[in-house]
Amino acid sequence: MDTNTFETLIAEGKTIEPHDPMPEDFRRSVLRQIAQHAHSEIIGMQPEGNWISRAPSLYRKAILIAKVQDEAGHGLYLYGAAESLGMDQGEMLERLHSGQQKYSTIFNYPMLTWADVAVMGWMGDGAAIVNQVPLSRCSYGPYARAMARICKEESFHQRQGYDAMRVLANGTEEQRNMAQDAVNRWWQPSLMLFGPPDTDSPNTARSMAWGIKRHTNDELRQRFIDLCVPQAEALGLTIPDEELIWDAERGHYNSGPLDWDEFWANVNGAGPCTRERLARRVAAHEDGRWVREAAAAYEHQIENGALV
Ligand code: FAQ
Repeated sequence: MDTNTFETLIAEGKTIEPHDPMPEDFRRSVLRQIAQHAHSEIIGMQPEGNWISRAPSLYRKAILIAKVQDEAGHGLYLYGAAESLGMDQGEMLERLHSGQQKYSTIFNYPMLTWADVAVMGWMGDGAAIVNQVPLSRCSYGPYARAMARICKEESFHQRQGYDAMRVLANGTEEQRNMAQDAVNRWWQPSLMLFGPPDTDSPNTARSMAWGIKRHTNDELRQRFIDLCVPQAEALGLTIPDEELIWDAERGHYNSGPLDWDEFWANVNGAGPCTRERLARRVAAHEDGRWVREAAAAYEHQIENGALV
């Protein structure tokens, strides 16, 4: 028996590597997910990057610079993993710029105050960790390995966000109000990071069967709610959901409905800041054109022995 067929490797819980045979639909599905994830990392640099010059202290500024720089690195690992499936980064970026490939809806909301930066770390990165830790057991090897390092860095991002929230929540009344206002605006976008409800998720069943995803969107969303509510209580902040209540029988929090019309509009290109984020991305890409051309010319000269 051929022990290296795709089905055997999946059944034995082994990883699929770039040289292994794989069904075209598997290749396309993993590439779709990794490309979206990579794009999220680099678009995610924008809302926080806007706050680097306005961070409230040198200490917070140094942390924020490191965080945004980490996100660029995450994007690069992920583009590398996606390239191993046969599409180069240039083409993925073209597809991002033309709206053919997506990025996470959470980055299409405005960051109005410093508390939004703190909440993005605490809840945004907190949700990202819950989503991504299981992906370190994804059946596609290069993606799983990229996740191992990314999750360690996301963990630092989540803690710095919680720490910044702790300071605001224990600060002046104005700071506490700013923290609560940010929680009010970011709770739903954070829950939507897990994707649509399972009943409206066309990709989940097949991705689970192939081991690309290890849990459904709703399972991970529930896990995040269960983790986040006690953290909000410890901060003395209120989660903006009147239906939120502990269900002892289920051993989970019950929560209210989310505005899925808003989510789908955002997914389909009509988020509050979609146009601004994409325009900034395209402008950055054009500004970097001379660097890519210079690097290509240098490589060409090396290949032709013109430079030794
Ligand atoms: N935003 O059938 P499903 C970060 C699309 S973390 C936009 O459920 P799937 C770190 C989906 O692509 C954020 N689109 O899809 C950070 C599909 O469309 P398609 C990124 C969404 O793949 C933190 C359609 O809806 N994390 O950046 C979203 O099984 C803080 C149907 O959905 C990842 O990408 C959404 N929220 O499950 C950086 C993690 N949800 O492609 C800076 C990896 C769904 O069929 C600061 N990705 N869609 O046309 C995943 O785990 C999965 O792809 C899901 C979606 C769970 C996002």
